[in-house]
Order: sequence, then structure tokens, then C-alpha cells
Amino acid sequence: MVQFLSPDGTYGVPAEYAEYGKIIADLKEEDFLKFYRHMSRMRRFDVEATALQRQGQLGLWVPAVGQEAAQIGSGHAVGKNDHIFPSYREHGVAITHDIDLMAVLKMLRGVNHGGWNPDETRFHLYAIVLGTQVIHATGYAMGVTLDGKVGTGFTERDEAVITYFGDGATAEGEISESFLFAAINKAPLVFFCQNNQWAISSSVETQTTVPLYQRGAGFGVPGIRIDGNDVLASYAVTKKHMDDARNGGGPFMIEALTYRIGAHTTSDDPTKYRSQEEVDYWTARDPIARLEKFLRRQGIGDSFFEKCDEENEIMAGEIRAQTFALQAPPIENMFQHVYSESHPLIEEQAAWLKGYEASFETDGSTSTEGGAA
Ligand SMILES: Cc1ncc(C[n+]2csc(CCOP(=O)(O)OP(=O)(O)O)c2C)c(N)n1
Repeated sequence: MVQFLSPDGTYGVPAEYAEYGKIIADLKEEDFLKFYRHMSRMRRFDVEATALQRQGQLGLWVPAVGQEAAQIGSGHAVGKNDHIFPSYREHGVAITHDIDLMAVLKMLRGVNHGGWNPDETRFHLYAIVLGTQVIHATGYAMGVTLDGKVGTGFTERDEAVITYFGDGATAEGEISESFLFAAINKAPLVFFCQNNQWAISSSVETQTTVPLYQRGAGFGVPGIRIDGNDVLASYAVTKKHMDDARNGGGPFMIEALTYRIGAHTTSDDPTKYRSQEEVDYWTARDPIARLEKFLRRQGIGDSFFEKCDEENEIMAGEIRAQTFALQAPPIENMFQHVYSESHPLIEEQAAWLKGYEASFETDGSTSTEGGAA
């Protein structure tokens, strides 16, 4: 398992991983500080969103506490032309690509179908149906090759693709199919599996008998396991394999071994299926505390951490105020983006709904008369 930062914040590069270590050697202090700033922002955002769900402001929240290193490290390793296909828990990766966090919340409140425009960001929409984003990413990566944007030597132009999925999703047929298509077509694709060890209440042991990073090998997709709570391992290993993919090296799988410290979603009670001892064990390996210990050893003082806290509080306050101010969207929005061109059936349904809505407004008072048909 690739690890550069131990849980007590000690840094070291094992000889066998020297090639990845060189990537870290190129980082500057400002990069390490950015990693911390983004990891702590992700944590604070998560805490705020959970509170907003509990106050009835969001329909659901999907916490990612504990997965900050896996997401922030890998997100920063994605190049400026590359594309990202997330699942539904990649709020940290969204932060590394400047996605407006309100866009994430709007989707979880149910006021739109996906809060950002992937054409503008290269961060594609969240996918709730497990595995779909992986096969989309594979097709996209095959298209990148067909467009002649792989291994040309023009780094300004060439592209690679990364897709995120969980340990549970590996049991979906789409993932195996994606491995095969990606390998056969030498697609420029990194499969990034966040093994947070639970698929709702199913433990990873019920999903696989071999380590997940070996899952692609039989299809022709080599892989490696990293300490997913080590932001430096996450950054360096992802960077190396995104660069390789962009240069024509074909697909690769990274298994980031991490832990979901919180619930699967705000609808889940994890105390029903896992022990407090297990949660305590992983809480002691908190990825943010680990990076903080490392930074303090490098001489970073209290003022930096206090400033991060202040900035995060401001962000949380803004998120809170903006969420409380959200309006319900026009109901006809539900018909938009169903087809690229207008469709008679959709038009008919939209017209019926408009009439139905209007039936409540006859004398200014609310009436259900005629509306229940
Ligand atoms: C095809 C499909 N089957 C089932 C579900 C219901 N479901 C939602 S999340 C989840 C667990 C996924 O676990 P994992 O892939 O490990 O990712 P994590 O949520 O832990 O990040 C399940 C079974 C779904 N969304 N899609």
C-alpha cells in the first residue's frame, strides 16, 4: 500500500515507491497548504450540509467525512483538460474543481436535476445509479482516443479521464464491463475506487474475496492500493497515472483504502451494523489531523490553521443563508432536458400540468376540486 504520511504525520518515501515520491518532491509549500485548506473546507461543508438536512432544508445529505485525503489529493492531480465522472459523494473533488457548493446543495434539496453545467467544468454530473458513471467515463475516454487527443505529445491538448466509485459499486456488472472496454481500447482512464469499507450496511468483505485493486487485472487493467487517508499518496499516485493515461499508457485502477466515518446518508443509522471500536480506530487515522501534524512539523503555525477555521466559518454562514433563501423552482422545469428536441408527449403532459396547477387558483384560495383526476 502506498503511504507517504503515517498517521502521526511522519513523512517518508519507501524505495519501491520512489517514482511517486518524485512527484511530491516537486510540490511547494503553497501546494501542501492548499491541500489542507481544501480538506478542512470539505469537512466544514459536510458538517453544515448535515445540519441543513436535519433542519429540513435538504431532502438528503451524503456525508464524506473521513474521505477528504482521497478526494482532495486525487482531485488536484487531475489535469486542466481532463474529465471527471463522479458518483454522488465527491464534494471534495468538486471543491478542487471550483464547483459552486450551492450547486451541490440545490441537487440534494431537489430543486434541479444537477446543479452545474458539465460543459463548463469538465466535472460531470453526480450519478446515483451505481456504476453508470464508470461506463460513461469509459465511453468518454474511448472517444478521447478516437478524437486523437491521447499521446500526441501536445500536453496542452491531450486529455485523460478519471472516474470515482465505491467498494460496493465494484459488484456492479458495469464496472467489469468498463474494465474490459477500457483495456481493449487502451482508453486514457483512471478508475479511482474509494474503498470506504461499507456499501450502506454491506461490508467490503461481502463484496470481494480479493483486494479491490486487483479486480481489473484479469481484464488487463493493472492497479495499486494507496492509503486513502494520506493526501500525498492520493495526489502523487493519481497524478502519475493520469499523466500515463494522457500519454497513451492505457487504463489503471487506484484503490484508496479509507473509511466513511459518518453515516451512508442522513437516512442511515450506522450504529445498527458496525461497532464503535471500528469507528474509533478510523477516527484516530483522520486524514486532516494527519496532514496538520505534518504541516506543524514543517513549521506551519497556529495562525494558518486559525485562518482556515475563520474562512470555513464564513463559507458555512454563506451556504446557510443561501440555502434558506432558495425558492422552489417553476414546476415546468421537470420537463426540461428530457429530450434535446421537443416531443409531443412531453408537451402534452406539460400542458396538462399547467392546467392542473391553474385549477388551484380560480378564486385565489386553494382548492383541490377537479385536481385529483
Ligand atoms: C444500481 C444501484 N443499485 C443499488 C443502489 C442503492 N444504493 C445506493 S448507495 C449504495 C451503496 C454503495 O456503496 P459504495 O459503492 O461502496 O459507495 P459509497 O456509498 O460507500 O460511497 C446502494 C446499494 C443504487 N443507487 N444503484
